[in-house]
Amino acid sequence: MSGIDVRLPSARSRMRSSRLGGVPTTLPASGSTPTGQLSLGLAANQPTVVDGNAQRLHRPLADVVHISGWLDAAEQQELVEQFRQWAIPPAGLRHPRVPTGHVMSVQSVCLGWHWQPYAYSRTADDTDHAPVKPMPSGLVELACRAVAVAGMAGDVAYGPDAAIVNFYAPDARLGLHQDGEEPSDAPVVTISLGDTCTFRMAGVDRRTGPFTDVELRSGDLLVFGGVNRRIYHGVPKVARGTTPGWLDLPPGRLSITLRETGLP
Ligand SMILES: O=C(O)CCC(=O)C(=O)O
Repeated sequence: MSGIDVRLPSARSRMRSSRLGGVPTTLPASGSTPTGQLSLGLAANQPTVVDGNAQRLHRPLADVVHISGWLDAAEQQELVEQFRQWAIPPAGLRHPRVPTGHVMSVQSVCLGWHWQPYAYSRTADDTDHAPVKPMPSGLVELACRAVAVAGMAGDVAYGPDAAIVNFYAPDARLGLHQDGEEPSDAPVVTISLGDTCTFRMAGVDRRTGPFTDVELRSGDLLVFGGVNRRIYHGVPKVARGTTPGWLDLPPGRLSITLRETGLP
């Protein structure tokens, strides 16, 4: 199949994509899996908003902003519901495969642009070659809100056009990597849902320690850009069974990572 296949000169993109392709996967039906934490009802588990976002915002590194409890329960539930639709084929959920042949433990579905290690295309070339689902306007708005609240909107118009939605079943993890396939330097937005994870950052020119670890819980927002747009980052650990009881997610963690690619 054809389809735009854009490769940029980053360390990752000098490698070829695997000819073996990703491994399609499906989610358990809604309501079919026990929730992580004892469900106390919406009100009891709602994050506490102290003073807008101010009390919950911290900057673990330069140009990296973490806001805990950014999304309320209803917003999180809506995103999980949408994820169930995005996961369905065509161009549905799969375990990506890296060029060496290793199948990643994380399961991903893409919107706007399809990403496979290590290239973007408009079709799911590592599975069924179907056109990628469009980027929902709700996610574009969410990404714009995120960079604004993080104070990282910048002077140039921001146009998020790609989402990689990762599901981490228990024991899945994501190795340290650099986001290098996008020509754009616009900030990267990551939204966390479900189980708490350790989000690890190294440096822009190293994947070794010292590390900066941030604990991301359900509803948290992380934005990284500016001097740290190309920071090596990954998810070495997901804390099993920490999903709020009111979130109907299979056991694990869901992340929605929103980017402006800068691709034509
Ligand atoms: O799961 C996350 O929060 C990060 C995902 C990520 O690093 C990526 O998609 O490149």
